[in-house]
Amino acid sequence: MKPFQAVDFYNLDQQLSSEEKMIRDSVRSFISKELIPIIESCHRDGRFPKELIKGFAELGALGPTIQGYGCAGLSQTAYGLIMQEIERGDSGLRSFVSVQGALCMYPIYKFGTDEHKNKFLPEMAQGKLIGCFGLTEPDYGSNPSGMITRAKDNGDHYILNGSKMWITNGCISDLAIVWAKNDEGKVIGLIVEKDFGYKTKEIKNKFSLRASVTSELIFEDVKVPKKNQLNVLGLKGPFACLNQARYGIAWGATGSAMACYDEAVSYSKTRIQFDKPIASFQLVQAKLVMMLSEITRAQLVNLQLARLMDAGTAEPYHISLAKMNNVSMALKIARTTRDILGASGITDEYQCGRHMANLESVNTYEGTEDIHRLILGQHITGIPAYS
Ligand code: TGC
Ligand code: FAD
Repeated sequence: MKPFQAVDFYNLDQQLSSEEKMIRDSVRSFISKELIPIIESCHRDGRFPKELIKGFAELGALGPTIQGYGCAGLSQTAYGLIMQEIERGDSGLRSFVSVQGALCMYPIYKFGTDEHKNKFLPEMAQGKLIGCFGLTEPDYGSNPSGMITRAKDNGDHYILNGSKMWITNGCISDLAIVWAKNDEGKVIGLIVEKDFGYKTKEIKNKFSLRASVTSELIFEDVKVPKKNQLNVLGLKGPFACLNQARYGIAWGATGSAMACYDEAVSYSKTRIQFDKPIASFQLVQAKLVMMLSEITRAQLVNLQLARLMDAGTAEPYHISLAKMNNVSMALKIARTTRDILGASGITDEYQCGRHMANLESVNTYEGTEDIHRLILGQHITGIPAYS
């Protein structure tokens, strides 16, 4: 496969610090050397390449913005670039990293006690302990406020009952951040360690994110010590974590789009029809121009959002716009690449079909495209239109 050519039409590289460029280039090189050669077979076999976890840890990609505890303490831009480069390889691997960092390490860092932080974060940064995040339930996806998982007060511990569905990393996790309702019906967060006795069941036969583990978590009278409770009450707890992960997805999806665009440009220059490269046809050029302009816009959104995040002025609706726009954009680019590749685009000799199938999940998880549209609609009008 030819080396990846990253598109940077507006020379946004100029806006990056030398440290950010170095981090981006290290992750790009890791993905090219370690992931690209195996990803098609992982996707075909439905196998998560666990052997790459150590490499992600060495790159500082696990909990990259966390200060201390063996984490890299990087800028939001560096975090975004890491996600972009990983998802350039595969959305499933970016999912793994997002869940570990934004959805498990972040809540421990933000809402955990010193004991939680010292116990879990250093080993999680090294990839020695793997986490998952349980919010969604079989009957409550877009509306987690209806969750039925219950944490019943029982002295110095809770008794946890219920189930969580579609959980990334579920079967390979050593701990789960579980959101459940307490006796007062308020949402609480618990660090549920694997040896407390929760069960997992892998969700098989996916056509999307085949190189990622997706599972159901089952809690039947699981005893969780109260000392494992996070210090946050209500849905703002899980939503604060989602802000971090959705931000990473906005960058990650841009990476998928960049991979597809690169493939479309190089294929169109070499594929001959009617005695000419298909790149010479106006209609094909129009498609390439659409891709370039969409990716450039997404890159600008990411960079400005990173600045807001670093300044602490990013609001959830800023993040919603980036997640909604960039994933939808990436799906369009993956589909257009598939079209430009003709029949070749339906085989896994090329990347676009895998990215396209993966992005269907990415468009749904962490708030569907329409949920983000509704969040933005509420911001514009002041009127919630969820029900
Ligand atoms: P609502 O009444 O609006 O809010 C409840 C409380 O939460 C606060 N809040 C936020 N806080 C921080 N960040 C945000 N983004 C927040 N959004 C809301 C809000 O201020 C309120 O606080 P308080 O103090 O008043 O209690 O909540 P709602 O129940 O009406 O829900 C609104 C809605 C539909 C937008 C929300 O439920 C939603 O975002 N639904 C989508 C669900 C979702 O994204 N699930 C993701 C599951 S995890 C996942 O998909 C991982 S995939 C991982 C991978 O593989 O990469
Ligand atoms: P539903 O909520 O049933 O939505 C179905 C359709 O109805 C969508 O098109 C939606 O936009 C639309 N809809 C719903 N409500 C409205 C409304 N009010 N107005 C208009 N349209 C509406 N969850 C976790 O907790 N942890 C994880 O690690 C995790 N990993 C995942 C990994 C994968 C591969 C996938 C696919 C999902 C994962 N999820 C995870 C779950 C994910 O967050 C949910 O799938 C998502 O929130 C949507 O919920 P749902 O699938 O139940 O769809």
